[in-house]
Parts: sequence; C-alpha cells; structure tokens
Amino acid sequence: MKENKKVALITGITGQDGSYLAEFLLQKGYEVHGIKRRSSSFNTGRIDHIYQDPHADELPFHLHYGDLTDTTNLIRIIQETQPDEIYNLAAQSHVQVSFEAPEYTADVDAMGVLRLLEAIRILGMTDQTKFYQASTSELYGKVQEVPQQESTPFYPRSPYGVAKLYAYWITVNYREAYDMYAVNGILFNHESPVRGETFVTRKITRAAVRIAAGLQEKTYLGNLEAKRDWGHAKDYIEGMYLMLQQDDPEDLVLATGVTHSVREFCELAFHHAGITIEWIGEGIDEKGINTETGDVIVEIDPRYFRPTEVDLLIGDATKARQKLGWTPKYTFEGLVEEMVREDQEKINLIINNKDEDYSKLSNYIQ
Ligand code: NDP
Ligand code: GDR
Repeated sequence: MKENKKVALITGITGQDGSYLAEFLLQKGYEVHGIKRRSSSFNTGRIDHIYQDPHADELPFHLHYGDLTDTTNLIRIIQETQPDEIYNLAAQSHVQVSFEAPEYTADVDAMGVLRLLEAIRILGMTDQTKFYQASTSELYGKVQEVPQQESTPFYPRSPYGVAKLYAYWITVNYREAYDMYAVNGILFNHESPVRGETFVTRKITRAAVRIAAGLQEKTYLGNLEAKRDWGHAKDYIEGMYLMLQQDDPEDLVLATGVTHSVREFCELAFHHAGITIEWIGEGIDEKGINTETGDVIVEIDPRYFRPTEVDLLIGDATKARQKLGWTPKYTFEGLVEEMVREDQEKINLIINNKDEDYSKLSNYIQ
C-alpha cells in the first residue's frame, strides 16, 4: 500500500537551516529529499547524524546530487520526487563573499530561484507544489525605517542582497502570474551551534573557546558596531514550515525584535568562555584585552570591513505572530550561551583526544 506521506524537497540541505529543517520534517512524518552538491571533501557533516539512526534504511530521507545552476538537473529531481513542498534554502549565503563573487552569487541566489520556479511550471506542478523562498533582512540594507517589517522599502547593500531582491520579486511574480502557492520568508539573522564558521557569531564563539583553552592567541574582526537581530535557527525553520501550511500564501518577516552589536555579541561570548574583555584604542587600532591576563584577544582587520555595510537590523514579526502563531522560543542570551557551550564541548573532545574523527582536528588546532 502506498504511504500517504507528504513529500518535501529541500535545496541547501547540507547547510545550517537545511539540516535543522530536514530533521524537523522527518519528525513530522514527511518523506524528505535533499539536493546536495558534489564536493571533493565531505559536505554532509550537518546531516550525517540522521543516517546514524539504527533504522536508517527505513528512513524516508534521500539525497540527490544537484546544483541551482543546473536547470535540467533541477527539472529531473522535481519530476522524480513530485514534492508537495519545496524549501529553497540553497544559496551562496555569505555577504562578504558576494562582493568577491558577484556573478556566481547572482547565478545561484537569483537565477537559481527562477530555474526552480520554471521547473515547477514546465512540469505542470503549479497547483500541487508549494514553494518557500529563503528571503532575507539583507533586502532592507540601508536603514529606511526601524523596526523593519513587510512594508519597509528594500535597499540592498551587497551583490548578495541584490540577488536576493530578484529572488524575492520573481517569487511574488510567479505567485501572481501562475496562481502558485509561493512565499518569501523574510528572515533576520539566525544562528546555532552549526552556523558556518565564517559568519561573525560562530567565528566569535569558536575563537572565544579556543582562546580560553590556549589553542589560539587572538581573533581578527571587522565592524564591531554593526547591529543585528539574532535569533536561533531552530525557531526560524519552524516558521518556514508554518508559512507553507496556511490557506493563502503570504510573505512574512521572522525576527526576534531585539538587536545587539557585534561588540555586545563578543563580550557575552567571551564571558561564557570565562574571559572578561575590555576595549582600548579607537577605530582600526581598537583592541580587545583579556582583563585578567592583559593579552590582546581581539584585533580589528580592515579586510573584514564591507564596501557597503548594513548598519542596523531589527525586525517586527507582528504579522507572523498573528498569522502563524509564531514566536521565537530562544533568547539572545540563551543562543550565545548554547553556541559557546557546544564549541566548548568540541574543543574538550579534542583536548581529551576523544574525538573519533581526527580529520576534525585541523578545524580546531591550526
Ligand atoms: P548556509 O550557507 O549554511 O547553507 C547554504 C546551503 O546552500 C548549503 O547547503 C550549500 O551547499 C548550498 N548551496 C550553495 N550553493 C549552491 C548551489 N550552487 N547549488 C546548490 N546548493 C548550493 O546557509 P543557511 O542555512 O544559513 O541559510 C539558508 C538560506 O537562508 C540561504 O538561502 C540564506 O541566504 C538564507 N538566509 C539565511 C539567514 C541566516 O541568518 N542564516 C537569514 C536570511 C536568509 P554546501 O554545503 O555544499 O556549501
Ligand atoms: P550577515 O552575517 O552579513 O548579517 O549575513 P555575518 O555574520 O557575516 O555579519 C554580521 C555583521 O558582522 C560584521 N562583522 C563580521 N562579519 C564576518 N562575517 N566576519 C567578521 O570578521 C566580522 N567582523 C564584523 C559584518 O560586517 C556584519 O555587519 C547573514 C547571512 O546568513 C546571510 O545569508 C543572511 O541573509 C543574513 O545574515 C540575514
């Protein structure tokens, strides 16, 4: 007898959000398909634990090789999997990198969305497949009003933001032109212990525990004054799911409504790692000092400044609260503490030589 499971296809399944969403949908009884890129080294670290389940053979979890730059591949995967829901989380998601690779970023983050939407249309699946687009608070960019909400004008400040602007509007257009259930979740920054190591939060929590353990002397950061509305990825993937379960498709902001500077994130992360930080100097000569030892633990490196910066993000998720009943469960303080604690645990495994996967060592001792 054919099981009556809902089928979800997740692009970007190997990323932070994709891995949490896959787990969440499997728990809800979905058959989950994910698109992963071919890579010369392992890139499934965030989803490997799903396979470690003793009943892995029975798990309704399937990975497909693919890429958002490859139209025929996307058409084939959608045709084969016949998804009820597509969550498009794949992207070149690093803002700073988008200044160095603007064309590639546009290809994946803008054109990739068009390719997926066209695939759904070409296959005649506009009535049966719901589409979630991972839109971003980077669309707001240069501050027009705060807090930012659905009606706030967009003014992106990076090739990433501009590519995501196209993605936002093409999703709206396919919804209106073809009567598709297609929505944008305009998500403010969300982090977790599996956040990529080059985003500022994880860069800081990882550095804090390594410095505290004597494995690293200092870390280099860019703009300490930028303010972000940081939430926990686990809360946000639940919001994505809820956005596809409504009667009518609607673009919604997900945010905590609380903002903090990079500097504040730094102070709290080092505090949880057992270090009190004090700032001396100004501008690019500013330094963070360990108050106990007097060691310089944070220096400013201009290479991390962006050609155009997004200074202040603080979101108003009133609509999502009303329409979805969505509220974030994690606080900023809880998020930072969890990230530091988990990085601490990884460090302890290495220090105590109990880490089974010695290839991970190079991630922590360098
Ligand atoms: P990650 O960078 O952690 O994950 C991105 C995923 O996209 C990875 O699985 C990556 O694969 C995959 N990917 C990259 N390029 C391609 C490509 N050409 N074809 C197919 N897959 C590709 O991002 P997050 O999980 O943090 O974010 C998920 C989505 O949400 C992204 O679209 C991001 O722009 C957006 N977003 C994120 C926010 C956040 O604060 N986290 C806030 C708002 C929006 P691989 O593992 O092989 O690199
Ligand atoms: P962001 O995240 O650009 O907001 O995009 P990131 O963590 O990269 O930067 C946040 C702020 O910190 C400042 N900063 C630094 N950033 C990095 N990466 N490294 C540094 O050393 C550093 N020093 C200071 C940045 O200038 C910036 O102001 C994230 C991504 O997940 C996007 O995909 C997503 O769309 C948005 O969040 C919402």
